[in-house]
Amino acid sequence: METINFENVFEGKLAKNEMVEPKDWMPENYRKHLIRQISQHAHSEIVGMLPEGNWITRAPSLRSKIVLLAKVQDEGGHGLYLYTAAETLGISRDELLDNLHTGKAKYSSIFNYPTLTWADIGAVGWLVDGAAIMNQVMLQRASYGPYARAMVRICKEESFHQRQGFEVMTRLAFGTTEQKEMAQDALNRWWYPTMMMFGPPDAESPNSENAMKWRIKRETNDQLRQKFVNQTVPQVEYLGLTVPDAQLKWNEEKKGYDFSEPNWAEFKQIISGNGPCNKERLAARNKAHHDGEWVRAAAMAHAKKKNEVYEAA
Ligand code: FAQ
Repeated sequence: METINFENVFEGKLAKNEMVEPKDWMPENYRKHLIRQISQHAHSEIVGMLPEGNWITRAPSLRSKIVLLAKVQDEGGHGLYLYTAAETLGISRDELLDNLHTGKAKYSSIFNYPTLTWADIGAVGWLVDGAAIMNQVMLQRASYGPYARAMVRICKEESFHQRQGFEVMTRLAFGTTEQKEMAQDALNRWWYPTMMMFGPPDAESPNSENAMKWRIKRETNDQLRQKFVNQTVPQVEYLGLTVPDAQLKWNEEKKGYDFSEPNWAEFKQIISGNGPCNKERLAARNKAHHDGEWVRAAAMAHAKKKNEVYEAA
């Protein structure tokens, strides 16, 4: 009888651009890599609800409140799809959340900055969701089926979020002098943190080699950062604002902008738990989890009862 070489089957799938599915054999390091990335992504979505949720009660109109509420709710949904995708790799939701709450797992550096004004909500939607989409479009073709499929819906929703943010920025940038100054101030504070979202420079990105080899990432951190700058600068110009980078310059040869690198020492501090809001974010997540205990218990009791009724029938 012919023996199956599972490693060859896995490599064959990657070579043919086929999806790897939960019940397929996969190398242990591939599984671990995915759990790390998907769970960090899920944590980012739910921690990302906090800086925006902070403005729901202070949105300047009923319409903007409704739109922001819907956006924040979407982020919760993204967390749900992603936790579910991570669970298919053999890790429990409790363990995933425990890793977040104890500070063992990372979440996106961007959510450790404060949202000080309403313009920050515009900047988050426009720049942060814009960067998230730039990164996630390629993830729709990631090799792991449940992750790639979750990304399809997430990307659609993120596009709406990006428009929401750009609309807020447009109103402010074309509003009074004071409003335009608020928009510029938000851009000044969010520009470099957004650039950090793509991760460290390629030469200092330990996970990229495997991610590219396994078709989890299709483009590198630096490639995506460059794409983001190229796409966003014309939008800044449209708004009549200024990118806070004196070195920013169109480079005809590479058909893209030359720009200054973010402060990578600051990035390292943030991902080590020492950013402006790290402690506040973790405390808020832990409190929400603790306060929601009765909801989880009630849902479990309800599901158990329903199951008993179903089995008795
Ligand atoms: N923040 O070797 P690499 C959103 C860590 S969703 C924190 O380059 P990799 C939606 C990295 O984990 C935003 N840590 O890593 C929204 C690694 O540490 P580890 C989230 C970072 O994985 C909008 C170490 O540095 N999106 O915003 C960051 O190949 C508005 C070395 O880095 C995703 O998660 C960072 N920025 O590349 C929600 C997308 N960058 O794990 C609410 C999926 C790097 O070895 C409101 N993830 N690190 O201890 C990815 O594409 C990748 O994981 C990267 C990092 C690109 C984030």
